[in-house]
Amino acid sequence: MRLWLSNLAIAPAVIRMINPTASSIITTSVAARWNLMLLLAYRRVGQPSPRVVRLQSVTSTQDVARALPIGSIVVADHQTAGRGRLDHKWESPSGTALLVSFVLAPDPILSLTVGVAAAEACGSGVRLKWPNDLLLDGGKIGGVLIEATPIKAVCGIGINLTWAPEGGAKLNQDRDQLLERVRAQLDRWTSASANEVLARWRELSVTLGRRVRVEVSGKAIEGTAEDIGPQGELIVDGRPVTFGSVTHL
Ligand code: BT5
Repeated sequence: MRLWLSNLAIAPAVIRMINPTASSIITTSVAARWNLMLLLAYRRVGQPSPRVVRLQSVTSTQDVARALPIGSIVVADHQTAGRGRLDHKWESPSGTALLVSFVLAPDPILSLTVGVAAAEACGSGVRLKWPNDLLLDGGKIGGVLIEATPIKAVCGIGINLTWAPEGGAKLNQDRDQLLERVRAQLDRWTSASANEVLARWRELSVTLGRRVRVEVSGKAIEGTAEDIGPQGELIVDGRPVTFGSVTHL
């Protein structure tokens, strides 16, 4: 489609309606050309692509990501102080894992959303253990760590690729290809409704239906993991558990 803008007084408004990227636009008016350039620049700024920061060595990708705006991604080859929840350590020799943090908008069930996206990206066979473990054949291949403020959530994902600790598992996939799949799956699942996320989490779960022990602040609860609630809490014998470490009995 061709559009001559020379005599149009309100060129930007017209351009916005017709989607200039899909059209060939010719104008002889300097003002209209200038408006067009500004408009195209505005469109780029208005829809920024995610900023990816790639680092060789870092304390934790979380430390770098928390200073960055929503949409940022931080990937590192090595972490000197990789962490899990509750001051747990995340171990990973240099270059053996996907170590990444995404800065996302906060959401009450984000931990489950990121778990679903990561499991889908890893592929068939990968399952979820409440609240945030990725398992393959019963061994832990990865974990999700959410560190949130009221305005943003830093979502860390660690996935073992060519090394795993004793009792853990590894995925043996290419790191950058896996990162691209995680990005795509995060786009998909952060756009899905909470009900869709919870339904997919239930399908991928190895926790539901099992007898479990949950340790919360030094106290242990045992019972059957019956379901997850609307906020992502685990329902154990009718009681909601919002955080803690789960052992499958
Ligand atoms: C987690 O915590 O599983 C969340 C791990 C998140 C790691 C990523 S890497 C990128 C980003 N930057 C960070 O610093 N962290 C995130 P949690 O549920 O607390 O589990 C931690 C426990 O998993 C440890 O106490 C160990 O028992 C075990 N563990 C440590 N390293 C592991 C590994 N590479 N593979 C499997 N298990 C591991």
